[in-house]
Amino acid sequence: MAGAVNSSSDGSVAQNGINTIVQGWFSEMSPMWPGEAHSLKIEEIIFQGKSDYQDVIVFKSSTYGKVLVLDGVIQVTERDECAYQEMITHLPLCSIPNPRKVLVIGGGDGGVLREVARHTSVEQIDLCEIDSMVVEVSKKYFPSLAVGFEDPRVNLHIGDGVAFLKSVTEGTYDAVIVDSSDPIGPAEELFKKPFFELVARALRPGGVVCTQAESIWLHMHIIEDIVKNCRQIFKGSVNYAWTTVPTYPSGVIGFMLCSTEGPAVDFRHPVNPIDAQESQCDRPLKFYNSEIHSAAFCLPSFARKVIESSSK
Ligand code: JA2
Repeated sequence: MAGAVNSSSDGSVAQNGINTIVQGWFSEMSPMWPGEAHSLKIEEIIFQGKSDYQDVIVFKSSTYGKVLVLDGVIQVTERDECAYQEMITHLPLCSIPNPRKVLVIGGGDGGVLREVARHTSVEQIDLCEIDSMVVEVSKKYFPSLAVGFEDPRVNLHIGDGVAFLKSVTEGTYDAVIVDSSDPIGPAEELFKKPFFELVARALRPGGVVCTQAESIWLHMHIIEDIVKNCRQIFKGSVNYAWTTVPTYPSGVIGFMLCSTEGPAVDFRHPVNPIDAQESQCDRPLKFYNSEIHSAAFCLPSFARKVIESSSK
């Protein structure tokens, strides 16, 4: 659970007992990346609050634009959000023909909604975010992300993702995107086996899921667990892809991409390219293209060894 935000007379700010802001610099520290911290210079602290679930900070950095921080961990920056939002969305949606119903779990900033909305085949986009403060803060300070909420196909639910999935009719969705924070905090359950079982149940045969799956440099043990669970649950295919996001720990982040039994999904070869149709759009893609889609599944040998041998 979240600790208090404490500001002291020298201007330093502590979250969960860690001094995250000292002398005008924000440093991202966590037991999930012990012994290292990435720092950003602060121009201005714009918002500080405490929701029912976590500490929330928005600051203007000198090199990455505005930054959203939850419990001391960077979630989004204006400058590099495109890499994360475009990849977590288009890797799954470009891998199946004509996605129609999409569920986003987490993603309360709206960035994934903005990306899903590029797909003209999509008819319904449900989003379940646990923390209404994330939505409110995004609408106020991150309009280029929150624009996603303006699409008429979007239905916003504030609540627990596990409870939402339990309430969903079996086989409803073509795709589920799990845009979550790290497993320390409110997103903990979204990395466990019962959650993946509920996701599989919510998907149609041959439906796809893409989840935020941490860093090959820092979290191979977490990734190994997720892969093992997913191989037991998703009988179509189980894959790991990754991309660069400079403000996430180690500068890379990965995704677990799986499909349920049914029409086969070959994630490495996108069947539903978006590159051509979106170039006429007023907000062109900044990061994703079909080549980077296929390349995202190429793994360094050390990671490939663990992921490929996690089958049993
Ligand atoms: N962070 C979020 C989010 C959706 C809503 C609010 C915050 C992320 N998706 C991704 C965070 C990756 C964390 C890397 N340490």
